[in-house]
Amino acid sequence: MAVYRYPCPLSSEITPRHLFFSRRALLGAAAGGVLAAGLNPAGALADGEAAAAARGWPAAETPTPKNDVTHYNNFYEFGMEKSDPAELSGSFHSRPWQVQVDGLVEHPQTWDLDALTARFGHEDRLYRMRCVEAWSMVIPWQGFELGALLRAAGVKADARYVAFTSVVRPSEMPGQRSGLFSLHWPYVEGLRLDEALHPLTLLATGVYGDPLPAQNGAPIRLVVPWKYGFKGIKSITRITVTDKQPPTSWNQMAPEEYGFYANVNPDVDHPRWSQSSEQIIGEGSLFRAARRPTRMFNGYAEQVASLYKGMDLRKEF
Ligand SMILES: Nc1nc2c(c(=O)[nH]1)N[C@H]1C(S)=C(S)[C@@H](COP(=O)(O)O)O[C@H]1N2
Ligand SMILES: [Mo]
Repeated sequence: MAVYRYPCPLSSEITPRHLFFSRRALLGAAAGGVLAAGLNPAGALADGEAAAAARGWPAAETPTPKNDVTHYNNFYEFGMEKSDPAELSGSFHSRPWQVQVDGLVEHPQTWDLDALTARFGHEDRLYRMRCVEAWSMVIPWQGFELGALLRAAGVKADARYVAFTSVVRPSEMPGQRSGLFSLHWPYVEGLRLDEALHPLTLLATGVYGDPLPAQNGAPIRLVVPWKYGFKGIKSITRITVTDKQPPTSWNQMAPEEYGFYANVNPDVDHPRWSQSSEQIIGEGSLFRAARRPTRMFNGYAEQVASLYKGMDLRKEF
């Protein structure tokens, strides 16, 4: 069932590929022995960034090469391989584009993408990005704070959450036509209102100084840098403010593996693999992957830990 595009996978792909198939294995498609291979010597890596530096491990803030950012993607609407989103998105049209903002807001409105950027502008944000599959990048985004849009919409007093919806366009998105694997479409995500209003939470419209390419979620996607990458829903068509915790795609598929919060946490392992360290995409060699310890809240604890005070992060993972 598994289609290996490369007879010998690039080393930068080995770990994610194992994890990738193990993620798919939920559906009974593949898996088996790959997990037994073991992902990392976890115990040796739990000693933080300082120890990493002492070992000569790479810094946490070096931008990932653009080619990796735009050719190593998760965007299942285009397919399951990391290379599919770049290769199979040629017929996707991200212009014109509209985003509906509705729900518990004073001013529901359907925005043209150009009106959004005219109103809210875009600034540069260099963010670490950590996929739940235990690989990481550092990505130079352009965008604006989701909070700015929500404030313009006028959030009502009874609002508690924000729900997001991705585009459904099977004629342009081969992964939405394939019956092999499936998340249910549309891809949906959600944040608690205070998370959505946090100044780190970005609606990205560009990467590396260019408008987002299709594979990165054109023309507008969410970036929540202290959470696992799957919270960063791509190609958003609708943002709904609500009083109920919204359903989220990966949580619906496997609730015991992917929580609603999905905060990056080295101490809460995925049921089938360790989260204590991460592979750095774009570094290392063919023979030796580059790894570093996972950081609590992906290194943004100082900014966001207070949002979760009093919560049991093992239960609300
Ligand atoms: N609509 C949609 N959004 C999505 C996904 C997806 O499959 N569909 N994959 C998520 C996952 S698992 C990750 S890690 C990030 C990857 O973003 P990038 O390819 O721009 O690095 O997008 C997230 N957003
Ligand atoms: Mo991910």
